[in-house]
Amino acid sequence: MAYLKSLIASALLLSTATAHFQLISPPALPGNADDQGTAPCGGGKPDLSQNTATDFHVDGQHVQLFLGHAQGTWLIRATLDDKAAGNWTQVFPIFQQSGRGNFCEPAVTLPQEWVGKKGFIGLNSNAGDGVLYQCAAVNFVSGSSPAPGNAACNNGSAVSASFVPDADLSALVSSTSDTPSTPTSSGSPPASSTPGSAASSLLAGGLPFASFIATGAMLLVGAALL
Ligand SMILES: *[C@@H]1O[C@H](CO)[C@@H](O)[C@H](O)[C@H]1NC(C)=O
Ligand SMILES: *[C@@H]1O[C@H](CO)[C@@H](O)[C@H](O)[C@H]1NC(C)=O
Ligand SMILES: [Cu+2]
Repeated sequence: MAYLKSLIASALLLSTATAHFQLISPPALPGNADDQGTAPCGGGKPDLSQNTATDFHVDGQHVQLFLGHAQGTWLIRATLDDKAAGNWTQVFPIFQQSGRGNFCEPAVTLPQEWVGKKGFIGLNSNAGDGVLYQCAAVNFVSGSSPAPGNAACNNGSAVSASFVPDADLSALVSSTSDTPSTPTSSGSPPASSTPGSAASSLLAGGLPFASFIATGAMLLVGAALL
């Protein structure tokens, strides 16, 4: 019993000592992980006159991220503001990841009108320790970029995802552009709450109820022992 107790205690310590989350691609602005709670970019200092920007294809490019918690909710947003000071647009439906590890969305799309401009892609997590922030400085370029191979775009083996509402994350955007690329017929309302084509394929990945139950049970066992 004592052994089990210390095993669980060290597992809990380990999980608080490792990174909350990381925007891996496009590469996040450098910054201290302890400052990830600071808006708008965590420890990163957003300034297009100083930052190194990488190309981001508006018709679809992968976003690779890492979650250090067992479960968390994600927002991907973008802005043309040169200091990331505001005017954030939501560019992918808010989703929940279950399972610690990598997640890669193969094709995040942005507004066509952004081609030729610079700005930021922002990634926000809400995983039980407040809303956290990271950003990447990017050049918005035309066309799409096929998702790279498994080494650069992968999901952790125990990771699953589903679309969920998250009011804390929704509050961080002023507009949405997460609509399918094919225009809908005139007169239909904007699809702000309806998942787009990317959304449907994400959902097709399966619902994570089994892992919810497993995680909950492990937490209960841990709490009883401590
Ligand atoms: C947001 O966009 C509006 C309209 O383009 C502009 O007037 C405003 O200054 C922008 N705000 C920020 C913080 O960039
Ligand atoms: C990761 O999982 C999501 C949700 O199931 C899926 O849409 C996406 O294509 C997966 N990414 C990779 C690289 O397989
Ligand atoms: Cu955390």
